[in-house]
Amino acid sequence: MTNRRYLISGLAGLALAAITGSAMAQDTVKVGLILPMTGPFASIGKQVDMGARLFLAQNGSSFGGKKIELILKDDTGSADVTRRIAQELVVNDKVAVLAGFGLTPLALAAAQVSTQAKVPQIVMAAATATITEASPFIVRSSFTLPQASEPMADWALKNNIKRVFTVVTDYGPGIDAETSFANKFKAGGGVVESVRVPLRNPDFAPFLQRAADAKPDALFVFVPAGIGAQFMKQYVERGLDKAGTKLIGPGDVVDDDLLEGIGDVAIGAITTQHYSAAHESAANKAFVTAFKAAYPGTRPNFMAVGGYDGMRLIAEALKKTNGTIEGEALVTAMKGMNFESPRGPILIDPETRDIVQNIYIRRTERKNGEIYNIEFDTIPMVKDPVKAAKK
Ligand code: VNL
Repeated sequence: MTNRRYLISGLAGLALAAITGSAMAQDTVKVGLILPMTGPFASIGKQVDMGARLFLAQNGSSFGGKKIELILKDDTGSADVTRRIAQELVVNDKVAVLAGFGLTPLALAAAQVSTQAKVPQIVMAAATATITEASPFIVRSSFTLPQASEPMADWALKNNIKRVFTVVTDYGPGIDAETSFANKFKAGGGVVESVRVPLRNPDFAPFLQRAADAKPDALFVFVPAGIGAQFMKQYVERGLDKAGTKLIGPGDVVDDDLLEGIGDVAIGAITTQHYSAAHESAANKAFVTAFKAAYPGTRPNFMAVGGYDGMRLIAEALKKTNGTIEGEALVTAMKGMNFESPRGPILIDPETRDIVQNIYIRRTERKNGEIYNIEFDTIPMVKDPVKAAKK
């Protein structure tokens, strides 16, 4: 009897120890992923989310003894919603990290929350240069428009392009793209004429008509990812594809997600960017294969890579801090972090918390029956030029 009782309490004790032990091992760290999952920018949200989840599916989701629990929230692309969700995630859900941020106004809307709560904010998509200055807790895994647009100016100058007409979406990243391209191109002797198109419900036709009338050597275009197909349709309707005007710009207008839908009119475009699904490396081949297997019928674009690498930054930071989720410790752990991404080598600049990466010059081509942006030149490890110039 006594023996039996001892046995039972002993077993119960063991079971209890096992439960608390596993509860500790299973200690979760909540990551709030805020993205536009509906509305005009839903394709961006989906790509970032798929990339982030693929990283966790491949890597087991436990790092530094902590299991990452992703909480996905749809901000519909509206900054007021982003701000409210960020607050709720911090206050009610007690997330250790905020991540996602599909567009610049959305990233900026959460910056105050991350600063006040001292919660790291991993910007996986938005790309206006100054975003990282909005909070000391912002770390970026995407890119900046000036990072991609200055190399475009260098290429144009070297390739006998003298007069460029720029068409950009009228908000942070578009103004960044226009300004950084135009300044560099004019400094090298080029001539630029510029128009800006509204972000919401854009009608490109009147702007493209002006571009067609100007008969430039090249049309430099920035529209946010996911909008390229709409732009290209009107580009064809204005006859610009037949006018001998070269299409150039940062790669957003011909993003991998859209290329098949845009079709042959994209062929011949010269763009600069940090990621192509056709990037030649073992790491990228493995990434693209796993992505297509996990999400049949889709191809990863640069937004997916931002989500994938952003999740890796969070995971590696947790490993470095041994599971400490204190915001300053996590951000410190991310500073100077570097690894090989599917896009190539990347580094988090320890001074600016922005990403340093290769920018590739690509030509849109048909390869094995599908349309891809084929990289033919590399500018290694480019820092955001806007912040570099401030120093
Ligand atoms: C932004 C920049 C958004 C580049 C994008 O697609 C993009 C932004 C939605 O910072 O708002 O391709």
